[in-house]
Amino acid sequence: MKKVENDLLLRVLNGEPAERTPIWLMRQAGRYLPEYQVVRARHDFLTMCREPELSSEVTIQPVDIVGVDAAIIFSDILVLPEAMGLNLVVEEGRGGPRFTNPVRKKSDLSSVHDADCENDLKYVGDAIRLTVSRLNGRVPLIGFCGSPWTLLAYMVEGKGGEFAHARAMLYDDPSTAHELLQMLTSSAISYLKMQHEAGADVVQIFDSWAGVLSPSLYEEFSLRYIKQIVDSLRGEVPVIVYAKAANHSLKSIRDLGASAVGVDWTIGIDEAAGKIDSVLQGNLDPAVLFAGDEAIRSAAGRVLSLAPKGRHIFNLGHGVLAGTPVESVKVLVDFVKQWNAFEQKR
Ligand code: 1CP
Repeated sequence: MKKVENDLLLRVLNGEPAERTPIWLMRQAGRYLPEYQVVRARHDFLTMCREPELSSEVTIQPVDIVGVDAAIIFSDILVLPEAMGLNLVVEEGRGGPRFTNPVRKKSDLSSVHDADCENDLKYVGDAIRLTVSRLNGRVPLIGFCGSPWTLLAYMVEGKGGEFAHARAMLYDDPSTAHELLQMLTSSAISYLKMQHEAGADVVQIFDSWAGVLSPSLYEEFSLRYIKQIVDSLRGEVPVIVYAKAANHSLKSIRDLGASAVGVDWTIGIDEAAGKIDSVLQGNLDPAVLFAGDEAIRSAAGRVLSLAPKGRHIFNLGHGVLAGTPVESVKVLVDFVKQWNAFEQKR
């Protein structure tokens, strides 16, 4: 087993003492970094995902440039549905990614199959292996996948938005939804295991569209499947579950038994800590990075002082927004890194 020099994230996830709160940021590799834009100007997005050299380069950029305590492999949640038979396209200047053959009815499931991760997603494993060797133990590497519900939402809708078709399917044709969710669950389990075997130290499940479901639909169509994934990985690799806008279900999210739970910015981290006894990750509003340095420090200080001691991983409540000033990200990372020393002196 390789040794990680800066293992703060791993220690906090394992419930071991750490001298300070680790920090990494969702979407830390991306458009706000001019160095990312240089690579992106020369290659389309999917090529960057599929070429381990490029993916690994932009994965390491935020470690070098802003000094975060973990790297997250540069990829996308939508490459898993692509490996399950959907046709993924990302057209320049035409909005986000989309699937040209969405799953709208039971018969559309004939074009969907379990992912053969070892072959069809080998490029993700290769990118992880290359990144681990280039990081050379500096910081841990995080692997990830989308939650079955969030992936179904894109597969049924074909693209991002309000997900009206996907949500209607849960009422109209729940059996098709369950069939697809079960397939997504087993593919996500093999995908995350493959990423761990390739060298990912931690994995995160992104349930970015948790918040469009009512609490009861959320239990039935999302949490039930996330639970299967968490149960299959327990004891193998630490799992972080991030569900956006699902604070109505925090107690059920706690019952998943994940190593850590992501918290968005619409709830106080102290309130979340009262409902969840595991490690928490988050919960700074990403928009604060557009404010002045003092406002950034003050908002981050508030999260740090309300967060449960020894069981908090600093992060934003969602991804870094496009256009965020790099200098502001550095102010945040530096502030969080010196917080514990500063607190002890007070
Ligand atoms: O044009 C570009 O440069 C592409 C923009 C981009 C980037 C940088 C996309 C398209 N994906 C990514 C990378 C990405 N996606 C990472 C990289 C690692 C990191 O630094 O964090 C991760 C973890 C994701 C995961 C992802 N993709 C999520 C879950 C996280 C979240 O933000 O909620 C989701 C919902 C997606 C879908 C997706 N991929 C890209 C876009 C623009 C979208 C949103 C589509 C939509 O809803 O319209």
